[in-house]
Amino acid sequence: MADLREPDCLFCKIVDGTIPATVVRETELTLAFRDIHPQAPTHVLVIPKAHYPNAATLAAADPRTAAALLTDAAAVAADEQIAETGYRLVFNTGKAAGQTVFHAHVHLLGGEPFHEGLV
Ligand code: D5M
Repeated sequence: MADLREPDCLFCKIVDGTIPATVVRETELTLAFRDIHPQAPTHVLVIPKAHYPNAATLAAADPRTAAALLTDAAAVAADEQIAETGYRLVFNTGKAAGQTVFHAHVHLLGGEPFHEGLV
């Protein structure tokens, strides 16, 4: 794993423990913790421990870790007992798409029905 840290990055500070978070899963490559502003009954962020600004730069530089975000999100969904009822994975990529924290992450959202969506 690349040992990449950005000193001013909020999620790097969660990885190194400087800023607290409610961690629900940790692996060698990834960390999963509850979103501070939940948009659904289950709202967990899964992030690479190494710093990449968004999902595209992560996938280009480290496809193994990019894939791990998906497998770890599925594992969290199973732990949260939303795997059967269904869940949504969202990668906001770029400011215009609503990305506000520029450390790659996937939102895992579930626990209630989604009747509408952009896609
Ligand atoms: O999503 C960034 C998400 O990060 C947003 O849903 C809030 C969440 N957030 C911000 N600060 C924290 C802390 N300290 N703990 C947990 N979650 C946090 P984006 O896709 O960039 O809009």
